[in-house]
Amino acid sequence: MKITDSDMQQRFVNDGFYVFRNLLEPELIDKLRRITDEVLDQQEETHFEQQRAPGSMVMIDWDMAYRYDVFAELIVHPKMLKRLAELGFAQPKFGHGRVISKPPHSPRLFWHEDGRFWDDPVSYTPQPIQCFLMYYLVDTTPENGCLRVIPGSHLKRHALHDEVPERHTEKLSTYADPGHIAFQYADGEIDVPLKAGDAVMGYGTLFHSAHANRTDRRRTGLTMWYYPDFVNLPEHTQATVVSLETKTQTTSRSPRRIQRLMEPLRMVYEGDADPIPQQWTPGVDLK
Ligand SMILES: O=C(O)CCC(=O)C(=O)O
Repeated sequence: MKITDSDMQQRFVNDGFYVFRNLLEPELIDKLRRITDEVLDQQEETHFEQQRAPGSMVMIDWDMAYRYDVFAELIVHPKMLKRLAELGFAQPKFGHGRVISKPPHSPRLFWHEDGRFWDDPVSYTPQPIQCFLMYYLVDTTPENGCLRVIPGSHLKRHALHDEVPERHTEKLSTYADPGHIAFQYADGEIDVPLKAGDAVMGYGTLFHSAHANRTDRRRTGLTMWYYPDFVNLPEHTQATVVSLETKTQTTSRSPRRIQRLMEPLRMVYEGDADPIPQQWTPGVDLK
């Protein structure tokens, strides 16, 4: 990360997230709506039963981006890349994404953080390893399932770190226990309502959740996982990330145009550092 004094960077580092307004053109949003509806229609009913709390969790890997070029367009969107560069990330890399679609009248999501590098000392510093970029295809509000976050929880211990040890367990994903602490109001939480076409970028280690969708309309979101500062990460971290994303970066097809777009965002590590085993639980160094 190129350290600048920009207000934008300070806010991102302190809060753990930053909102980019008005990134996507209406035509691209329409196309994303059409294709995500098509992809959601292809899922078995059991997928939605298993994912009642998030809504859906359909993987967007590199193969999917090669099949549906609208995802490739999103992954390399020039306005987004420009905003990332302003934030100090001039050479971001892309891992994978998910279509997270809350059906009408569906429950809230559980509180979680997606940090999986807690045995890596970098996770305890402001240098981000993995970041989400979330886009929504409708305007979001507390009524239809907007995002909720706990600012600062990426670098500061919160009671939930000890109270919600499980993450994406079957019990949480199926909403089997609505009384679980992970579904309750959390100290310090705020809403992040967004317009369709905005994006929110956040540290993977930030605690986040989403409101229930209490409307008659589907609320589809796309969570796209980037490694914004990959090129400046220590070798062990690069080795770890590449070992975890190898499968999602594998492509069986290669339309030239999309390949040209996507290749600069591919992560490659050719050194001999050993990967650090995944660790989903923060250690005592998170104070
Ligand atoms: O559905 C949302 O708004 C949040 C999605 C989410 O928590 C995630 O992708 O990790």
